[in-house]
Amino acid sequence: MDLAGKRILVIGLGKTGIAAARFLVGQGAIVTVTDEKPLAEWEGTLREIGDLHTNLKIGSYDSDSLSRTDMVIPSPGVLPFNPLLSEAVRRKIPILSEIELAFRFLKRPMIAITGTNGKTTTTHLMGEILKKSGKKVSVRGNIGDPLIGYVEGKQDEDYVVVEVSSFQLQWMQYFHPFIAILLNTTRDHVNYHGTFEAYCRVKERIFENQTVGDLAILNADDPRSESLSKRIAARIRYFSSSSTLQNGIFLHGSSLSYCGDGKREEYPLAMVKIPGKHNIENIMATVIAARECGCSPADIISAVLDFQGVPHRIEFAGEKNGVAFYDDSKGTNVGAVMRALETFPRPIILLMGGRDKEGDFKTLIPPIKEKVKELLLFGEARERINTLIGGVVKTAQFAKLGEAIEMAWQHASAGDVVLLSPGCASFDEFSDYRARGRFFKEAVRNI
Ligand code: UMA
Repeated sequence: MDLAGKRILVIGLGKTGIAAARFLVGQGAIVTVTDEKPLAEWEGTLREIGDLHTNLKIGSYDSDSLSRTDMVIPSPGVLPFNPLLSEAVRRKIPILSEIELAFRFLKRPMIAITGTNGKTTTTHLMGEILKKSGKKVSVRGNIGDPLIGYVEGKQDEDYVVVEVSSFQLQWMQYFHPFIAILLNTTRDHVNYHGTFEAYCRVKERIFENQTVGDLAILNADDPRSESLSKRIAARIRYFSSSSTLQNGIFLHGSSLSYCGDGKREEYPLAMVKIPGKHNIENIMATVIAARECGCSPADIISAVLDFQGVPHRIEFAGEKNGVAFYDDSKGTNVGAVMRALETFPRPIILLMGGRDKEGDFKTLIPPIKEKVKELLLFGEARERINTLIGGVVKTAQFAKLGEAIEMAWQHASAGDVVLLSPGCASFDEFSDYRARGRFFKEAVRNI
């Protein structure tokens, strides 16, 4: 792909937009960058792009930005029905996501991981197993470092492991991992994709360009997997935490049993140090991918034993007077809250809220009834959540997370878990879920 002299519009100047603009300028493209954020928030961004030769459009969009444009690169957070993108579609200007652009320049084999929940944990663990096996690896994508930054470099790793979100898959075309994992699909990002079905379809695009030589890893327990398998050209291996499989890996008593190519291997469940059944599923998916990459069972077991999980994902945040605090700030959808609730056998004080993503909160009623002794709602979404499920157990509402934490501590007794698993985005009060998680942990330290 020759980008020299091409006129390219990058929409959004967060991590992705800045990395994409940097790459495009390096390729000799004529780059315009645009971002809708208010002028007061530009200081940091201007520092980061100060050395780049780009045309800068600050503030609201105008369709003039599209005149004489050869290509548009939207940031993941730009909604598909954003007026500028809709106009680009109408004018038949190619729109490429950053991962698609990066793929066109990628020279190393890529393992791509998606799913509603667990993708960061799985991506991280995959990287750790490959490293433990003596392979050179770069871990990228939605996990924090845009893939485009990798293709600028030497590309001398054995593998690239990439976490991909539905937002990034939205504008893909030839994106083609040799191993692709779809961990699960539950309702999320409906405000972005329009419907749950549309969201699932976009996630499933991760397999779209795979061929028979590639590997697709699917969750046998996900109701969509059966029909999806008929649309996949790659070899398929499954993982399951609830049934026995002939072709894949499944939970079997105190071990994970892996069957494939006429072989059977056992991985001890005791190697798993991170809590929850969902993490066993993440690990099973990773084992399949790691075996495909030639990692030995011994190295896999050793890496899983060392793996402590990722920050803000059901992360232990401290214990005070017998009350345990867990930070699941990364749990930004209802499926994640469900998994967090499944993890604890103890009574839970649940802190939920933030910016609503149209989550189906009613599905949480059974586990809340079973395990939650008090529901503390905070942030923009508190009233909607309260309308849907408030009163199922003792419920209270707070404008800010800090007030909810204080109340949780006042009401907790020894043996309880105080769990921040918001089921919502953080942007009403924090810059991102990490800042929200750090705030929670700091508040726990100060109790
Ligand atoms: N912006 C616009 N117009 C819009 C929308 C946004 O101009 O219509 C601007 C904003 O003002 C801001 C910039 O775009 O300046 C932000 O872009 P972005 O929201 O796409 O965020 P990035 O900083 O580029 O980070 C993105 C991912 N963010 C999202 O998908 C929302 C990061 O995932 C990812 O780590 C990063 O790229 C590197 O790949 C975060 C995330 O929340 C962690 N992901 C979602 C999830 O995991 O559920 C998908």
